[in-house]
Amino acid sequence: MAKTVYVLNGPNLNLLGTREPETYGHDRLADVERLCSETAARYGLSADCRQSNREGELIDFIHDAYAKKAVGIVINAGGYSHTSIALHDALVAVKIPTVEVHISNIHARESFRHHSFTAKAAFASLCGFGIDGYRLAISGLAAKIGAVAKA
Ligand code: CA2
Repeated sequence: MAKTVYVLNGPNLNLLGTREPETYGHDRLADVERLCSETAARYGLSADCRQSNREGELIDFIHDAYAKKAVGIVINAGGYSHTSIALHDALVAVKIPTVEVHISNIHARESFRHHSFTAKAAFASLCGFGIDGYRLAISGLAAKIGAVAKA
């Protein structure tokens, strides 16, 4: 069975493609999830994509990733990135290689977006590439865990 990468999206990301296209683009969450599944498949991995507007449910997803022996996590915790010690602690606890993604360049935006708790628990962090950041995150994660691209 294919090894699994969890792709976790946080609050409001279910609205992708419907509002603020100047910041987040025109693609929808379903497009992000398709991109993640296709990218993962290139490395012989599968992507388990989940979204929640609730902090506790995102923590449950991280615990699930551990229980299901996921080989990696890609997380865009949305606004919780900047506030949630609990999400940081969950990621540290499970010790699963994690990449943080932000669609926008959080460092070129308001100062309250400049700090990320989830970034501190991740081995890498990407921002500002639009939804292509998810593809880059999965490729980087694959390299980190030694998953090789299929011919
Ligand atoms: O750039 C990102 O990916 C963010 O994680 C998105 C979060 C924001 O709080 C972070 O600072 C940066 C917000 C997600 C809101 O998503 C929407 C998408 C479309 C329309 C409205 C909101």
